[in-house]
Amino acid sequence: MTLSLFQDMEQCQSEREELCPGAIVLHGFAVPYEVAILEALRDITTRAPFRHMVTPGGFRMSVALTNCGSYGWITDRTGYRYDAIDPESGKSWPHMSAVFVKLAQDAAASTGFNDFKPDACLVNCYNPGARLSLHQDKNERDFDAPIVSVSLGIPAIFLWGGLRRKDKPMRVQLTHGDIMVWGGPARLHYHGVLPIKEACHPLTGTHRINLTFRKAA
Ligand code: MD3
Ligand code: FE
Repeated sequence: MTLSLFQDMEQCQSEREELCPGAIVLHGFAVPYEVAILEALRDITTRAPFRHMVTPGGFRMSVALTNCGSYGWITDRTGYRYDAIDPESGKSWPHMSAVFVKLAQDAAASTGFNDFKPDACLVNCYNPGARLSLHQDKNERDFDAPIVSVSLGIPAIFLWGGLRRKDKPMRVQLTHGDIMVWGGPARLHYHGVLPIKEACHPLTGTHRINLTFRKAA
């Protein structure tokens, strides 16, 4: 009995899908953390509310975002970058809670990236219709560190492309509690999110939330 329960737990923890070398989906990995994450998020968004930023091209992003940690990812007419200061408040970003660090480190370690020390957590909020066009994440100083992303709430179709923008992306359904780890040869692949379909999740309502843990500096 004990053994079979143990095996069930292991099964649940390690239900993984490798999209290509360095890109691993851990289905449901964050479910045990869901309440703790949402509590931490309430504190973050009280100090640094979600906002729609403008791209260097002058477009308002359909995704709303905020950050926690030593650095936050921002965009405005002058470019994309990490900054220690929230431009909206003029203050530092909310601190990264211990539970966030532990979740990101556990997920990274379980895919072979030991000693991941995130110093930035970008939090994206999607309403139905919001999307993220194909892009690479290149603003981090060190491409040897992985990026860990956590999906919460209503589902999304994630686009997983190649090293060139024109490489045809594959579609991956991401649901509540899924974690993806991107590192090594997958780190600079193009990726994006299709427009979110209307849906409702008991914990997040009509939103999708995505956390991405990064080593920015
Ligand atoms: C693959 N966010 O914030 S997370 C982003 O669902 C971003 O909000 C999406 O892309 C979201 O930059 C996708 C998955 C993800 C994040 C970073 C990556 C995949 C990645 C960096 C390199 C390769
Ligand atoms: Fe990205």
